[in-house]
Amino acid sequence: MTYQNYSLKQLQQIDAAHHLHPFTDHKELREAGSRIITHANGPFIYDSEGLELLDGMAGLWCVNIGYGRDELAEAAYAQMKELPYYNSFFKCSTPTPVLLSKKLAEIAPKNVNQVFYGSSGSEANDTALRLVRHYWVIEGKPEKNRIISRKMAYHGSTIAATSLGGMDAMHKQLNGAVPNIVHVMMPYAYGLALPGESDHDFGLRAAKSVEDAILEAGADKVAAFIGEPVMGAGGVKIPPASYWPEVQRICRKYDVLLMLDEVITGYGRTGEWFAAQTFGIEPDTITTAKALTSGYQPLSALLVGDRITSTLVEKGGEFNHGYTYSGHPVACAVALKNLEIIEQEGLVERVRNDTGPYFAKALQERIAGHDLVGEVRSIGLMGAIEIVKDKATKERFLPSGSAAVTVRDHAIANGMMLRATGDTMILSPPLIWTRDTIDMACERIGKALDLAQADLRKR
Ligand code: PXG
Repeated sequence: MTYQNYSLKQLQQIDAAHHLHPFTDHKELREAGSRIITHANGPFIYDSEGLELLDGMAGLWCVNIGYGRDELAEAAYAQMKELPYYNSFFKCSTPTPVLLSKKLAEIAPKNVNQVFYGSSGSEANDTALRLVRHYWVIEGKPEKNRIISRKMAYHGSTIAATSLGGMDAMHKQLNGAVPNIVHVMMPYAYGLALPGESDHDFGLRAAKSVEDAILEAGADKVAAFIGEPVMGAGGVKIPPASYWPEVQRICRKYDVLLMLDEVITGYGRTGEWFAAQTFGIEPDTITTAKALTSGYQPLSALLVGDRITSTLVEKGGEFNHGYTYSGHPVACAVALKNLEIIEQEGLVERVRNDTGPYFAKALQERIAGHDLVGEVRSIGLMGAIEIVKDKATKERFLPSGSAAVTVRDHAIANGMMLRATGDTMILSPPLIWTRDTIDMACERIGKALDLAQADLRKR
């Protein structure tokens, strides 16, 4: 029996009875009932009631080439028929992860040439943590095991990934994180810059917090610094241009490895294949997932720099780590086709030279002036809108986060799917968006802001 034989009510009841959703207050969901998304095409998603929504979030930061791409379905089908699965353990390999690794080495920063596969960003960050700690053990410095991360960082939801992340609500529920991970300030100028402090100086000050943490622990105790080039789930926090080069300089000075989490920024989002290239840095590891397959298959790739791999290969022996689905042939076939499409359609260049700058201008000209908007910011096709009660003082509506949810609900009712995180609206659309799609989004968001304003001023 297919889902069409069920009414929305029935599906919602079954969902509530049997399906535990991620990051969800289950009691609340049971009362409201979930929205059932049934199909999608190009930049649009559709729910069971036929509502068409322009998807401003590319699913969950991942569907970079948009929905309904037959080529990806055909790549998966052909691979499933030929070889649905074989493992990459015990000196075996299959062709698609081999070819995908070659492709990834070609598009990655030049010091990054090897790949370790998993099925999710969280898994890839677990791999990264294990690999980096193992690296220092092989190098004869086992006490160099501390990781510096940042408050509000999101690195995934397994125990290691939650520990790496800096989300208080997640740590509380963890009730005991992986030890030796510390969190420093985030590079969030709108919220944290001092009065009169320039973006440039703020970026240097935020980077200095990394140096302070290294000095506090002692450089001989610090394995690595990890960060999202642009913090995603934490609210599209775009660091000033001074931040990343300074963080890299500090890491090199103290012989601390640099780990970038590009699960959101990887594969074109910032107008380069990787944000490492946008910010001009050469990390030792790059965590990627999501848009590697445009979400059509679960797959992650930890890209590993030459410094780590040369030690691992020469002195490491067996690295006792891996997953059943490391290098899954079907997922890798889909990733290869996805990267081919991104390349053929010139989507990375389009974001860099056309849609990215147009998106930035549209947000500035059409959204930033709204009474509810404290700041808009964007990089490539990744943007944020800060919702405030008072533009001048940056005062927020109370309770915290409620205003952004009001905006989001009006946006959805007006055909625009976007995400609220805290008091910030997030946009991370498919890279196939054109100038027309950006215009459509701005119109719908503008309308949602007007309607939300009417509601919020009544409170
Ligand atoms: N790193 C980063 C930077 C991420 O954004 C992960 C790791 C973990 O990936 P997996 O595949 O294990 O989920 C992510 C995931 C949100 C949201 O609400 C963001 C993510 C996942 C779920 C929700 O913005 N990012």
